This record gives sequence, structure tokens and C-alpha cells, in this order.
Amino acid sequence: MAAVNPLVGVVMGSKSDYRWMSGAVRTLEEFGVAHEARVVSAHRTPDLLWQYGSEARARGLRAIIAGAGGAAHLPGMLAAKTVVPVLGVPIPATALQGMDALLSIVQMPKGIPVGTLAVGEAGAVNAALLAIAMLGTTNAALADRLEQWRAARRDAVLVETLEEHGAAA
Ligand code: RP5
Repeated sequence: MAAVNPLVGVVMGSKSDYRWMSGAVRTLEEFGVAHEARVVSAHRTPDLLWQYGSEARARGLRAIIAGAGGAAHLPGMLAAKTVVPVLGVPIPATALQGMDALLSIVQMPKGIPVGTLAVGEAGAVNAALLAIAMLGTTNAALADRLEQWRAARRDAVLVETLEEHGAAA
């Protein structure tokens, strides 16, 4: 459910992007970070994009995670309209499997940065983790939760044996 006062905005160019972007939403939910998830398209709803970017800071957003496929203008255009940090997630939506979106999002001209993450779900989850780390710089409880989350993953690797995966001892 969308938070009344979201700290992180998760936006995507199409409902079809949610297949990958849901990883960002799930991660923010896991950490209890107030967020919203919306479809904002650079080419189909340009006025909404403009409004979202214009109002982001005043609405209290501290980070925007923007996923888009193809020409993928959404993250860069949002970054052009707000100083709220924009984290871009290239979506593998076309025949080019996300290479198009990756190159488009990562190649922002000097002056208007977009923090570009990996293509697809890994990028969406990492964008959320990065937003959480950013919020954690002023929220010690959240930073603690992030450290615990990482420690749980470390411990899982340390107890895992290769035999469980069928490897010879
Ligand atoms: C982009 O076009 C969207 O971000 C999506 O990745 C892609 C395809 O959109 P749909 O045609 O599925 O709506 O704008």
C-alpha cells in the first residue's frame, strides 16, 4: 500500500516493468521504508513526469527509483527536474534485452547525474538497498537493520556446504 508520506518513490515507465521493479518494492517493504509505486511514462505521460519531478522534493521524497526499458528517458528526465537523487534501473523490455536502456540511463551528460544500477531485478533490489543506505546516513536504526540484513546473508554463505549442491566432499 502507498505510504501517506513516502520517502522513496518507485516509478516505472509501464505496468509491464513491475515484473522487475517489484524487487525494489519488496525490499523497501522488508525494511519498513515508507514508499509509493507508480507508473510514470516519459513518452506517454510527459506532463505527469514533469509534475512528479517538480513536486518530489516538496513532497518529502528522499530518493526516486526509476525503471524504464527501451529508450528509457524516465530516470534522466526526472533527474533533470529534481535534485532528489534518482536511481535508474534499466529494464530488459525489448529485443536488446536491456542493453538499450542501460546505455541510455548510464550515459547522462555531465551535470545531471542518475545513479545507474544493474539491468532488471538485481538492479531494482540494489536500487532499494542503496536508497535504504542513503536514508541510513541520517537514520541509525535503519542503518542497523541494513547491517543485520547483510550479516544474515554472510552467515547463510558461511553455513552453506557445496555437498548440498551435489558437489563431492
Ligand atoms: C518503456 O517501454 C517502459 O518502461 C517499458 O519498459 C517499455 C515497454 O512498455 P509497454 O509497451 O509494455 O507498456 O517505456
